[in-house]
Amino acid sequence: MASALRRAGLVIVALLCTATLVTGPARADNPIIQTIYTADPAPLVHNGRVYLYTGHDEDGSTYFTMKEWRVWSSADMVNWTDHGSPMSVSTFAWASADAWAGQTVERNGKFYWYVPVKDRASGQMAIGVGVSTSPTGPFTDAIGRPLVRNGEIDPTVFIDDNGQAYLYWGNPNLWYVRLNADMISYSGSPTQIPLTTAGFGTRTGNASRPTLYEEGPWVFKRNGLYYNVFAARCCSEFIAYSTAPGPTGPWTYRGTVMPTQGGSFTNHAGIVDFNGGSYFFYHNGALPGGGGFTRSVAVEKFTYNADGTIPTITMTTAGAPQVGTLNPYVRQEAETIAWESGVETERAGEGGMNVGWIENGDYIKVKGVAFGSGATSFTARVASASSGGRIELRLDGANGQVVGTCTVPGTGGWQTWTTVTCPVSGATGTHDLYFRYAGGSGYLFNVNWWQFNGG
Ligand code: FUB
Repeated sequence: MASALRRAGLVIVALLCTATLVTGPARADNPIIQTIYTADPAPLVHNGRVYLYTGHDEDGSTYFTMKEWRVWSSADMVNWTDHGSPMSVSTFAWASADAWAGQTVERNGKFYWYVPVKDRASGQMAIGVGVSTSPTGPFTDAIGRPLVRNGEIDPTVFIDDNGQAYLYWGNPNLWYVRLNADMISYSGSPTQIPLTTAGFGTRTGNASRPTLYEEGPWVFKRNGLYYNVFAARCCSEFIAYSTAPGPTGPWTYRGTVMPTQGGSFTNHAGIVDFNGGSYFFYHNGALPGGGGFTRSVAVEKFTYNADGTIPTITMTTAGAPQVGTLNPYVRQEAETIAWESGVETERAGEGGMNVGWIENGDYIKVKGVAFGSGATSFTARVASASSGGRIELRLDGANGQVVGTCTVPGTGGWQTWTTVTCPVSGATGTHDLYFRYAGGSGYLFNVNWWQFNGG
């Protein structure tokens, strides 16, 4: 991925520079993750942040080759922090492959991550459930076996106001079962939701699948109305939805949410309300090297119509507007990124994640940074097994005004960390901050976290 993105990054840098010259700061923030290919977004709002659970398409994949799930989070919908992979196929001792589309819900201080994964013994797709006390994991297998197994995929979980939880899933059918309050067992048997054309629209040209329902249900409730947003038709898919007066139906087809767009023959929706706005997450093939098996997650802000219907949402490169600003005077993780070119992330030896594989000319953009009356210095946690390099602190573009330059020494190892500080001047007000990395050839250094001082 890095090399594909790096090559394409040169083009993007050129385009962004042009945009900077012509229109001011570059605005392209979709797809929201650029370090790896991601798919099947499932957002969760918890304690003032949006946690985003995704799959991970392997580089150069020619099938849904997915070995792990990933977690990201944001307080402002534009700067996303990479929390790595707290759950993978190997979390489930009984599973052999296919870390496909799941969803995480919180109940009583625990986070339950429902995922489709291949059951080794039967070769069938099954639904597993991971559990953690933190939204970022690590997650363990909650029950040591599949929760349900009928060869179908794409679980979504919804907890109704009365506390009753429902697990829905399915392709080619659509199933639900009532989960018990422990969230890891259920009552009754899995039940099929009738796929009628009144409920899920009419598909033409496929006698065995007369309705538009394909996969990827996302069920939620708003103002007393139950919504099922799903991937429709195949292929290429679009996103459609149905509504119902209750959690088990009867469902009425309501039309298109997102038309077929974006260079991936699948799409997958996740919807949340956050900080007074509504957000629609999806995936496409928009990154360099992207396509049906190398997808990327993106987000749009939208407003429900007055009657509760969902407007048609189209894919943009601008993405959602920022909620508030980012505070540079508290420690920020280096892997909090609005846009980047050329870098990757990894687990840091001293905890959390770090940014690595940094080469001369790579950059990270952090959007909407509120410097206020002015920063006086900059501190970063860095490591380098080579001879290091420089972090250029620039405003509003990868070639923008330099407000400081920090020299990073060789530290004797990529996980041998030290803290460097350098003076800053001219950073006042709110700007997009670009860390532009400079130095010789090869990998320069890693960055774990940063913080401005003053203000
Ligand atoms: O990512 C693998 C599969 O592709 C998902 O389970 C489906 O929803 C589709 O996005």
